[in-house]
Amino acid sequence: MIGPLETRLLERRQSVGTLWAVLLDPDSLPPQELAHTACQVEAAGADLLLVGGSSASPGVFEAGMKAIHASSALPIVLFPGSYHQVVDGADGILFTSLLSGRNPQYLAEEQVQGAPRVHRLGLEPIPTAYLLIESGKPTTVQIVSGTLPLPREEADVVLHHVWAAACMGMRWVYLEAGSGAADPVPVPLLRKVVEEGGVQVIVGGGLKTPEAIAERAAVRPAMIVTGNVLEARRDAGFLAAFAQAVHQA
Ligand code: 1GP
Repeated sequence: MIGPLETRLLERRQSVGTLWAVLLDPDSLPPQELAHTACQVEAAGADLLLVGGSSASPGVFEAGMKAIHASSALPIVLFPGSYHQVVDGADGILFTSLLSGRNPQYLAEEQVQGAPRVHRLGLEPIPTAYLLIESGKPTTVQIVSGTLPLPREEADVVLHHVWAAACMGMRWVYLEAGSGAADPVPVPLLRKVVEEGGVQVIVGGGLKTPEAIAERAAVRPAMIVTGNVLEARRDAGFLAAFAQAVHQA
């Protein structure tokens, strides 16, 4: 069932074409910096905040979440690296299954551990298939999950995973090159999944320039995610160029 958060995101998508999500990692920035970044990207035109990381401890994660929650009116969506990061303070959660891999821990076990927390906290789950796409060299998420990515040149293989996700009721698919990826998800692959997948498509990993973002926004995915790049630089002009690149299409 589609809840109020997902409805809000889909409505926003109608007006901007593609949503710009900024990923904040409580492991990478202290709470004050997270709060400041949230304010800056909101002012620049971001549409939502994702909060997640692969290694933050529960205490660090909760402190970061509190700071973000207090500083931004944007929708806040958990994007947890493990069930320990299912904490209060978000509007919902990308409830992911790492469908590109065959590691039962990330296909089902983390989900079984996390679901009671989602239920208790009243978080709105957005059912999402998480697909790792090969991106030049091993990424943290591949290493942590102990899984191999899908080949970037095999669009049909990727599409079969997307269709499987849709058959299982997942309405969203996240094509992930990995944080800081050398090679982002290729545009032709993204186009094929957007056109033939029948789901809302999220793309992220290694998108470091407005040009790389604009190329992918032109294909009209539902959401483009940026993370790392804004940890190093987030002056107003730089952020405005990112917002424009996502929304111009
Ligand atoms: C990682 O796709 C996100 O899950 C963002 O990646 O940090 O490379 O922008 P970057």
